This record gives sequence, structure tokens and C-alpha cells, in this order.
Amino acid sequence: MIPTRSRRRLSLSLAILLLLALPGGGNSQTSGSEPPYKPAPENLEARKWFQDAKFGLFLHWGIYSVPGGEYKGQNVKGIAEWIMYRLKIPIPEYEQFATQFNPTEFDAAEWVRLAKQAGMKYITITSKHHDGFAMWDSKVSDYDIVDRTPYKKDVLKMLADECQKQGIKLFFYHSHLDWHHPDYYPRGRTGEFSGRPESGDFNKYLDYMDAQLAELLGGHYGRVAGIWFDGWWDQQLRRMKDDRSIPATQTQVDWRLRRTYDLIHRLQPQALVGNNHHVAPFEGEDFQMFEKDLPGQNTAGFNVDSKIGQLPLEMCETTNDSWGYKKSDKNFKPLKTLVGYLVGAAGRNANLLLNIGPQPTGKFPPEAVEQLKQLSGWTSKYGDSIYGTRGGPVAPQKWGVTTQKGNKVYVHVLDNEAANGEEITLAGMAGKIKKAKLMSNGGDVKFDATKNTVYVPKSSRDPIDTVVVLEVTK
Ligand code: FHN
Repeated sequence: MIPTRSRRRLSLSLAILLLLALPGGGNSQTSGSEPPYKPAPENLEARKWFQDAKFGLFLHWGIYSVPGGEYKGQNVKGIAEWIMYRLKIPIPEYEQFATQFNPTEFDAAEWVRLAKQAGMKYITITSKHHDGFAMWDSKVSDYDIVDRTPYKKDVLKMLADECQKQGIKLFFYHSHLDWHHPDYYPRGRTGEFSGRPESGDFNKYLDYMDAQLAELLGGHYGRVAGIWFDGWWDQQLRRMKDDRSIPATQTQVDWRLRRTYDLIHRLQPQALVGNNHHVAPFEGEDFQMFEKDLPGQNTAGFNVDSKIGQLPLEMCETTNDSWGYKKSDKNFKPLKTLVGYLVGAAGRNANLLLNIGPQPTGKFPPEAVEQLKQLSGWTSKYGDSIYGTRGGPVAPQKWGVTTQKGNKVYVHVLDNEAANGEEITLAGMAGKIKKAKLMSNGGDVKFDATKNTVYVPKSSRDPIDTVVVLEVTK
């Protein structure tokens, strides 16, 4: 399945294996027997940057964008990057999408420019999704963009160079789960139709995954802001056996998480490790993410077992319904919804990672470009109420949230129905209001400092988000 490569490729693989054998690369388990993780100073600095950054662009791009959710007259139900699994496409057939992947219109400079204009401070792109296809020139596999596609170029390298040039950080989304690798065995909850062999050595698979991560973090792609893992849940015992008496953290394999995390931190101490496992953070992780829900909520069903930990938080959402490009998905969300995600996350002390599924041509869908433009208008005007803030002094309310920076509190009225009257009382705020102004035009807002109440008349309400800036006593 992983054909032998040239001698050059083999010697590079050997170099990577040697690197993995360095101290700290032992076969550590996830049992908690390892010493506690102590983040390096660069890592703590990066966490602070991350919390200040607030807004990132998520990109799901791979060979699944070629069919775009449609194959042989069938349509994928739900998310299109799952086409291999959902339409039961066996490996040799799925591999054909690589031969059709030729994104000649890809322009890394334009992607970065669009993200920056929208107010995004980092990009997180799929280096490998569950289909196992590497979007860079991997040395330990030829199942990658350079070796298998007519395009033959390393898009991650092109994007990494451009991010560096335009001063924006780059994370890689990397799937633990792999529907293509023969050693991903025992298999988990998904991928059973791909035709992988009925045996395999899971540790060999993990060596391969670590070797690929070492490629991404070895320096060729510059300073990597972090690794965003996904797919751990494929081996989650409770979900496999449908038995709630099994602890949510138990998996049928040892994922060797700590060993992988230590490898990442050894190669690039500042790189932030996050894992979309939907449970409380494990040792060695640097941030915690929530899928399709604000921290503390569970409307999408992913966060049954997740608990908010002490780490910086992020929530990820889609601009339409699918993560990967889906031709038929025209359900692009309005600005109000997108701002609601961003502000709702900030008010809960979290970042928003907002997804786009680029087309196989290399272009973003035009509707997504329009969304980015609209976001650009909002963030350029109201950015100060988001960037560098932390969740405000008032817990999230039906009407909206608060954010805070120093002695400034930003009151975000998101739901005008819930904030029915003019009066908004900031219950629980320790400081007292000294000044209150509308952020849109700097106009005075009436307030009562004894009750910490602001009066926001209907006439000054913004249908998207009415932001009132308060100066408060310490
Ligand atoms: O299965 C994936 C899905 O394709 C997508 O990558 C999202 C992004 O958060 N996460 C997974 C499901 O938890």
C-alpha cells in the first residue's frame, strides 16, 4: 500500500526514525505514568498570543474536494470530506481522485490576503484528513500531493511561505484516524469499507504518523503554530460498544499521545497541541477545542463528554454545512450568524476557527469570499472589542455576552428580542461603570452606576451586534 520510494526517500525516512529515537521518544503510554507536562516558556507565550488572536481560518482541503460530495450519481449525506466512508469507496477507486486533483488556480497569496482582510490571525489547514492523503511532499509515503497528482506541488509549503511573508501563523490539522494506511489496525468505528487488510501493526502506523509529523515540524515549513489533531474518537471504546459504563477516555488502542506530543514540543516548543477528542484535555495539550458548539454547550452532539479545562479555548464552525467542499451545499450563513459565533466565543473566553472548503480548482467558493469580505467590514470596525480581550465580567446572557480588556468592558447585545427593554443590567460585575459609549459612533449611552445598568434604546440597536464600550472602575 505504501510503495517503496527512491533511495533518497529511504535515507530521509531513516533520518526521521533516528530523530524519533532521541531521548523522550520512548514508548510512553497515555496511562499517566509520564512526568507532568511542563510547557516551555515559548509555549506559554504562544498560548497568550493564541488567546489574543481570537479568530482563525479553518481550511478542509484534500482530494475529496474533487468529487465535492457527488460520485457515480450518488450524493453524500452531510459532510463531503467523508465521501470515502459514506459512499463506501474502496481505496484503489478513491485514489483516482488524486489523479484528477489539479488546483491550477491556487494562489497562496490570495488565500492569506483574504484571511487577513477578514480579521483572521491564523490559518489551520488539513495536512492529512481521515482519508490518509498527505497534502505535502511526504518522504515516508507517496500517497501525497506531489507524487500522486498532476499538480505535483507542495501546497503546504507554498502556504507556509506565504503565511510567513504576510505575517500570519499556520497550524496543521492532522488526522489520527487513517482510512488508507494498512497498519491502522485494529480498526475503529469508521473506514470499514475501504478494503484495508484484516491485520496490521498499530504501532507501525503510529511510527508512520510520528514520522509524518516530524516532516511537518522539521523546519521545512518554518515555525508551525500548532497541530490540531482529530480522529482519536475513532477508537473510543464507549462509542464502539455503545456502553456508557465505559469511561469516555478509554480507547481500544494506545494512541501513544504523550510520545507524539513530546515529539512535537521537542521539535518546536512553541507549537500548540490541541486534540479534537471531545473529552477533557490530556497531559501535553496546549489548547482545547469545541466542535460546532460554544464551550459549555452541546447542541451538535459532539460535546457529551467534554469538560472545559484550564487551557486556552477554541470553537470551530462551518461557513456553510460541510467542512470539505460540497457542490450542492449552498447554505452559506449570513454575517449575523458568523459574527454571533465570533462574539459568542470571545464572550466565553474562546477563539473562533471558521471553516471554508476550497474548491478543487484552488479557489474558495465565491460565496465564502463574499462572507470573508463582510467579516472584514465588521472586524475592521469592531475588532477592538474582540482582539486581545478575555471573556468579560458578566456570564453569557440570553441577550449576548461581554468581553474585557483592562478597564474596558465591551457589552455585545446580540439578541434584540431577548434584550427587550432599553435596560441592560450587568449583574455580577465587580467594577462600577464610569463611562458608556456606543462603539459604532462614539455616542454617549445613558447608564446608572449604582445598579451597573446601561440604557440602550431600540433606535441605536444594530441588528448584527450592538457594542457598548464601558470604562469601569477596578
Ligand atoms: O470527522 C471530522 C470532520 O470531518 C471535520 O474535520 C471536523 C472538524 O472539526 N471534525 C471531525 C469530527 O469530529
